Amino acid sequence: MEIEINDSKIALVQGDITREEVDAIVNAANSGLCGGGGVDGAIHRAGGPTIMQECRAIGHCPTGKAVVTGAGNLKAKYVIHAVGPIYRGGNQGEANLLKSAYLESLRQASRNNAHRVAFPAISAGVYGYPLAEAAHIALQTAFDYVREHRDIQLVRFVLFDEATYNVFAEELRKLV
Ligand code: AR6
Repeated sequence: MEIEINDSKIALVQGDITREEVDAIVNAANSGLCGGGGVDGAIHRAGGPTIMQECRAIGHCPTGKAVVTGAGNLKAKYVIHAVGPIYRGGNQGEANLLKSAYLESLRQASRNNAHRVAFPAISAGVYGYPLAEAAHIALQTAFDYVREHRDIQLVRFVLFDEATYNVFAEELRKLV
Protein backbone atom coordinates (compact mmCIF):
# COMPACT_ATOMS: atom_id res chain seq x y z
CA MET A 1 0.00 0.00 0.00
CA GLU A 2 1.23 3.52 -0.72
CA ILE A 3 0.07 7.11 -0.72
CA GLU A 4 1.39 10.15 -2.56
CA ILE A 5 2.02 13.51 -0.95
CA ASN A 6 3.08 16.21 -3.40
CA ASP A 7 5.77 14.36 -5.40
CA SER A 8 6.72 12.02 -2.56
CA LYS A 9 5.47 8.68 -1.31
CA ILE A 10 4.79 6.85 1.92
CA ALA A 11 4.79 3.11 1.28
CA LEU A 12 4.09 0.08 3.44
CA VAL A 13 5.71 -3.24 2.68
CA GLN A 14 6.10 -6.49 4.55
CA GLY A 15 9.72 -7.63 4.72
CA ASP A 16 13.21 -7.52 6.16
CA ILE A 17 14.64 -4.00 6.39
CA THR A 18 18.23 -5.22 5.98
CA ARG A 19 17.46 -5.96 2.31
CA GLU A 20 16.25 -2.45 1.49
CA GLU A 21 17.97 -0.52 -1.30
CA VAL A 22 17.01 2.95 -0.10
CA ASP A 23 19.54 5.66 0.91
CA ALA A 24 19.10 5.16 4.65
CA ILE A 25 17.56 2.49 6.83
CA VAL A 26 16.51 3.27 10.38
CA ASN A 27 17.45 0.98 13.24
CA ALA A 28 15.35 0.58 16.40
CA ALA A 29 18.37 0.94 18.69
CA ASN A 30 18.90 1.36 22.44
CA SER A 31 20.52 4.40 24.04
CA GLY A 32 23.79 2.56 24.63
CA LEU A 33 24.00 1.86 20.88
CA CYS A 34 25.33 -1.52 21.94
CA GLY A 35 23.23 -3.79 19.73
CA GLY A 36 20.66 -6.31 20.82
CA GLY A 37 17.94 -8.51 19.36
CA GLY A 38 15.13 -7.73 16.93
CA VAL A 39 15.82 -5.41 14.03
CA ASP A 40 18.96 -4.06 15.76
CA GLY A 41 20.53 -7.52 15.85
CA ALA A 42 19.51 -8.17 12.24
CA ILE A 43 21.08 -4.91 10.99
CA HIS A 44 24.40 -5.49 12.77
CA ARG A 45 24.53 -9.12 11.60
CA ALA A 46 23.80 -8.25 7.98
CA GLY A 47 25.86 -5.05 7.89
CA GLY A 48 29.03 -6.39 9.52
CA PRO A 49 31.29 -5.03 12.27
CA THR A 50 31.98 -1.52 10.97
CA ILE A 51 28.52 -0.33 12.06
CA MET A 52 29.23 -1.35 15.67
CA GLN A 53 32.66 0.28 15.51
CA GLU A 54 31.01 3.56 14.53
CA CYS A 55 28.35 3.13 17.22
CA ARG A 56 31.06 2.66 19.87
CA ALA A 57 32.76 5.83 18.72
CA ILE A 58 29.49 7.76 19.07
CA GLY A 59 28.85 6.07 22.41
CA HIS A 60 25.32 7.08 23.37
CA CYS A 61 22.02 8.35 22.01
CA PRO A 62 19.24 9.67 24.27
CA THR A 63 15.72 8.28 23.94
CA GLY A 64 13.82 10.21 21.27
CA LYS A 65 16.98 11.08 19.30
CA ALA A 66 18.83 9.51 16.38
CA VAL A 67 22.47 9.20 15.24
CA VAL A 68 23.94 8.20 11.89
CA THR A 69 26.57 5.66 10.85
CA GLY A 70 27.60 4.11 7.56
CA ALA A 71 25.83 0.93 6.54
CA GLY A 72 28.73 -1.54 6.20
CA ASN A 73 27.80 -4.34 3.82
CA LEU A 74 24.18 -3.28 3.46
CA LYS A 75 22.85 -1.79 0.23
CA ALA A 76 21.75 1.41 1.95
CA LYS A 77 24.34 4.19 2.42
CA TYR A 78 23.48 5.01 6.02
CA VAL A 79 22.00 3.49 9.13
CA ILE A 80 20.10 5.97 11.26
CA HIS A 81 20.00 4.61 14.80
CA ALA A 82 16.83 5.89 16.46
CA VAL A 83 16.04 5.25 20.11
CA GLY A 84 12.35 4.79 20.83
CA PRO A 85 10.88 4.71 24.34
CA ILE A 86 10.25 1.61 26.41
CA TYR A 87 6.47 1.55 26.91
CA ARG A 88 5.61 1.91 30.59
CA GLY A 89 1.85 2.38 30.52
CA GLY A 90 1.65 5.50 28.38
CA ASN A 91 1.97 8.22 31.04
CA GLN A 92 5.74 8.56 30.89
CA GLY A 93 5.92 10.75 27.79
CA GLU A 94 6.11 7.74 25.50
CA ALA A 95 4.04 9.26 22.67
CA ASN A 96 6.22 12.37 22.43
CA LEU A 97 9.38 10.32 22.63
CA LEU A 98 8.23 7.97 19.89
CA LYS A 99 7.23 10.88 17.67
CA SER A 100 10.59 12.47 18.35
CA ALA A 101 12.46 9.29 17.39
CA TYR A 102 10.78 9.37 13.94
CA LEU A 103 11.18 13.12 13.54
CA GLU A 104 14.87 13.13 14.51
CA SER A 105 15.47 10.23 12.10
CA LEU A 106 13.86 12.16 9.26
CA ARG A 107 15.92 15.24 10.15
CA GLN A 108 19.07 13.12 10.03
CA ALA A 109 17.99 11.82 6.62
CA SER A 110 17.52 15.36 5.33
CA ARG A 111 20.88 16.46 6.75
CA ASN A 112 22.64 13.59 4.97
CA ASN A 113 20.82 14.02 1.65
CA ALA A 114 19.15 10.65 2.08
CA HIS A 115 16.04 11.09 -0.03
CA ARG A 116 14.68 7.56 0.40
CA VAL A 117 14.35 6.21 3.94
CA ALA A 118 13.12 2.90 5.35
CA PHE A 119 11.77 2.53 8.89
CA PRO A 120 10.88 -0.46 11.04
CA ALA A 121 8.10 -0.20 13.64
CA ILE A 122 10.21 1.52 16.31
CA SER A 123 9.41 0.47 19.92
CA ALA A 124 6.77 -2.01 18.72
CA GLY A 125 8.82 -5.12 19.56
CA VAL A 126 10.79 -5.67 22.77
CA TYR A 127 9.96 -2.13 23.93
CA GLY A 128 6.29 -3.08 24.08
CA TYR A 129 4.55 -0.07 22.50
CA PRO A 130 0.90 -0.90 21.63
CA LEU A 131 0.96 -1.48 17.90
CA ALA A 132 -1.96 0.61 16.64
CA GLU A 133 -0.82 3.63 18.61
CA ALA A 134 2.79 3.16 17.51
CA ALA A 135 1.66 2.87 13.88
CA HIS A 136 -0.46 6.00 14.12
CA ILE A 137 2.43 8.05 15.55
CA ALA A 138 4.85 6.68 12.95
CA LEU A 139 2.57 7.44 10.00
CA GLN A 140 1.35 10.84 11.20
CA THR A 141 4.92 12.01 11.86
CA ALA A 142 6.14 10.81 8.46
CA PHE A 143 3.10 12.32 6.71
CA ASP A 144 3.58 15.74 8.30
CA TYR A 145 7.33 15.76 7.65
CA VAL A 146 7.06 14.71 4.01
CA ARG A 147 4.39 17.32 3.39
CA GLU A 148 6.75 20.04 4.61
CA HIS A 149 10.12 18.72 3.37
CA ARG A 150 10.20 17.95 -0.31
CA ASP A 151 13.73 16.53 -0.14
CA ILE A 152 12.32 13.30 1.30
CA GLN A 153 10.98 11.45 -1.74
CA LEU A 154 10.15 8.10 -0.19
CA VAL A 155 9.42 6.79 3.28
CA ARG A 156 9.04 3.03 3.31
CA PHE A 157 7.75 1.31 6.42
CA VAL A 158 9.18 -2.20 6.30
CA LEU A 159 7.03 -4.33 8.57
CA PHE A 160 8.39 -7.69 9.54
CA ASP A 161 5.19 -9.70 9.82
CA GLU A 162 1.73 -9.66 8.32
CA ALA A 163 -0.04 -8.65 11.54
CA THR A 164 2.14 -5.54 11.87
CA TYR A 165 1.67 -4.72 8.20
CA ASN A 166 -2.12 -4.98 8.58
CA VAL A 167 -2.21 -2.62 11.56
CA PHE A 168 -0.06 -0.06 9.71
CA ALA A 169 -2.33 -0.37 6.64
CA GLU A 170 -5.42 0.23 8.76
CA GLU A 171 -3.85 3.30 10.39
CA LEU A 172 -2.69 4.66 7.03
CA ARG A 173 -6.24 4.35 5.64
CA LYS A 174 -7.52 6.37 8.61
CA LEU A 175 -4.96 9.09 7.94
CA VAL A 176 -5.88 9.82 4.32
N1 AR6 B 1 13.20 -5.95 9.47
C1 AR6 B 1 12.13 -5.17 9.81
N2 AR6 B 1 11.53 -5.23 10.99
C2 AR6 B 1 12.04 -6.11 11.90
C3 AR6 B 1 13.15 -6.93 11.64
C4 AR6 B 1 13.74 -6.83 10.35
N3 AR6 B 1 14.80 -7.57 9.99
N4 AR6 B 1 13.40 -7.68 12.76
C5 AR6 B 1 12.46 -7.36 13.67
N5 AR6 B 1 11.64 -6.40 13.17
P1 AR6 B 1 12.44 -4.47 18.08
P2 AR6 B 1 12.10 -2.08 19.79
C6 AR6 B 1 10.48 -5.73 13.77
O1 AR6 B 1 12.24 -5.36 19.24
O2 AR6 B 1 10.76 -2.55 20.23
C7 AR6 B 1 16.69 -4.37 20.56
O3 AR6 B 1 17.26 -5.34 21.36
C8 AR6 B 1 9.82 -6.34 14.98
O4 AR6 B 1 8.95 -7.40 14.57
O5 AR6 B 1 13.53 -4.80 17.12
O6 AR6 B 1 12.27 -0.66 19.38
C9 AR6 B 1 17.41 -3.02 20.66
O7 AR6 B 1 18.78 -3.17 20.90
C10 AR6 B 1 9.04 -5.16 15.53
O8 AR6 B 1 7.82 -4.96 14.81
O9 AR6 B 1 12.70 -2.93 18.54
C11 AR6 B 1 16.71 -2.36 21.81
O10 AR6 B 1 17.29 -2.73 23.04
C12 AR6 B 1 9.96 -3.96 15.21
O11 AR6 B 1 10.91 -4.46 14.25
C13 AR6 B 1 15.31 -2.88 21.71
O12 AR6 B 1 15.37 -4.12 21.02
C14 AR6 B 1 10.70 -3.39 16.39
O13 AR6 B 1 11.04 -4.42 17.29
C15 AR6 B 1 14.43 -1.95 20.91
O14 AR6 B 1 13.10 -2.42 20.95
